[in-house]
Amino acid sequence: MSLVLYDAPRCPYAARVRIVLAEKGIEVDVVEIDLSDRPDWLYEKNPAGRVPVIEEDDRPLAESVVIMEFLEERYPEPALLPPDPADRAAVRLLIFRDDELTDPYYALRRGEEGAAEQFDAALARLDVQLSERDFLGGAEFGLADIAFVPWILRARDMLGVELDGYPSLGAWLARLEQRPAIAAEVGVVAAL
Ligand SMILES: N[C@@H](CCC(=O)N[C@@H](CS)C(=O)NCC(=O)O)C(=O)O
Repeated sequence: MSLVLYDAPRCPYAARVRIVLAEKGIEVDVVEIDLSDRPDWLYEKNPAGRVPVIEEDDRPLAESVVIMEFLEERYPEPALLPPDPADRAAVRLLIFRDDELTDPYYALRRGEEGAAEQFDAALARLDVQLSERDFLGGAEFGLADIAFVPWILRARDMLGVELDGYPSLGAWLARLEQRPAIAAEVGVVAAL
């Protein structure tokens, strides 16, 4: 079985897939896409022309959340979703509402008025959640953490967002950074 990832280092959605692949130790061929000069053939793999796309035996699959779920089912170990259906649903709901973080992030990146306050509010919401549990999905690391951490890393390391005011979020990030898959992504961001 062959697996190809169409990837772009700067893309936080692609980062989700990179992290899942690394956590599960899945071997993949990586094709780096220049997002400022995308090849026409990318639209054949994803009509939206976006990365990430993963291709298993010539079957391309787009959308980071769909890809994460596909990888979880295809490579169940180590599990990145909790065993209980209600807990799995809670993780999926969190990820379904990821725009509560990503919208303020992109507004901040565009330098929109009021964006800093909105992004702070999003960080504060995560901080409250993480004061009640070690990981976003509960007691164990998993897809919820992977879905959110690419934006938190980019906010801290590229936009200079200070995380000191969010102790539970900061402690969560420190826990995550001890994982080789997340440390590798910190390296990707540093090289951008
Ligand atoms: N909903 C998509 C979003 C992917 C996405 O926006 N990728 C960006 C790079 S971070 C992209 O390819 N942008 C090119 C474009 O929008 O034309 C996912 O979750 O995979």
